[in-house]
Amino acid sequence: MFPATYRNEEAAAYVVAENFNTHSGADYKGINVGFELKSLNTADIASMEVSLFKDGEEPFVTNSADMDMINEEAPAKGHSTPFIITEGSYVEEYWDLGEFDWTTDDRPTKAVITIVDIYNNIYIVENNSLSESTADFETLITVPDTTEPVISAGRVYFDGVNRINVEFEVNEDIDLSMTSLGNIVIRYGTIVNDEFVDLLRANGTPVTKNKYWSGYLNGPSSEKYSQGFEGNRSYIAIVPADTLMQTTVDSKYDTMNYADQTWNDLLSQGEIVVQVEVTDNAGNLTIIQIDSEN
Ligand SMILES: [Ca+2]
Repeated sequence: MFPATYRNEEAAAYVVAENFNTHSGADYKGINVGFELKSLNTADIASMEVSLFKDGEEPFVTNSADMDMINEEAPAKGHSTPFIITEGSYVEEYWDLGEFDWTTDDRPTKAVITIVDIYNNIYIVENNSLSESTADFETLITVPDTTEPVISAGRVYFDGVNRINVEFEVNEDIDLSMTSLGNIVIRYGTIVNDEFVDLLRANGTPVTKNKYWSGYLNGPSSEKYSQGFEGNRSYIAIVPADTLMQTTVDSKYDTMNYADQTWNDLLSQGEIVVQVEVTDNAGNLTIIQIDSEN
């Protein structure tokens, strides 16, 4: 018998196309294509390829199965392969992944699965309908953020004896997770010779708040932000854009008793300055100083 080529319905007894969908997770953002072998077994297969098409006749990216790995460790009927647009934690073992420099113009319109068996028969099935129910295609493409965050609505004010409130908002989401570059640092100080100088505790350390301190920022509905070094899940990790954040130091709390008469005196003279340092999730940094109201 000469080798034959089976397409779509003709191939249905051997292989059928399954999913063709967007995928957006911490593992990766991209496209996933799946298929199921019917009468074919991986031991009878010489090669498996999955290609994506848009408009033209030529595929623009192709993944190829490592049949040795699949036969050793995953000789299953169901298979799928990822087209990774934005990398995450996923590590591929069974497929050689094609490289492509994705843009928002590259929405694939067709996925084609091509299998060649050890007798050189060819099986070609395709899926012509990308499902975007998981995520819109455009959202899979991460445009690098090179824009510094904007801090606005800054206020530092005295709210009763020794209590200092700081308010501000940032124009983009800031992820305060330990694994993120994002951070919001609040430093309490004063200006000496035109330079910001940190106020110090009795032990000589500056009074600085940052994301390692869980729950240090308060949202407009008393919700608390930053899960801190210990990953406290009762607090929220991501500070939302354009949302007024507030934080307080108050000497009536034992952990804040550095905010003593010195602070009070400086504040009454309008000399407390709070430096807010926001690093966005891509690492862009903005620093502002906010004078206290008196
Ligand atoms: Ca930014």
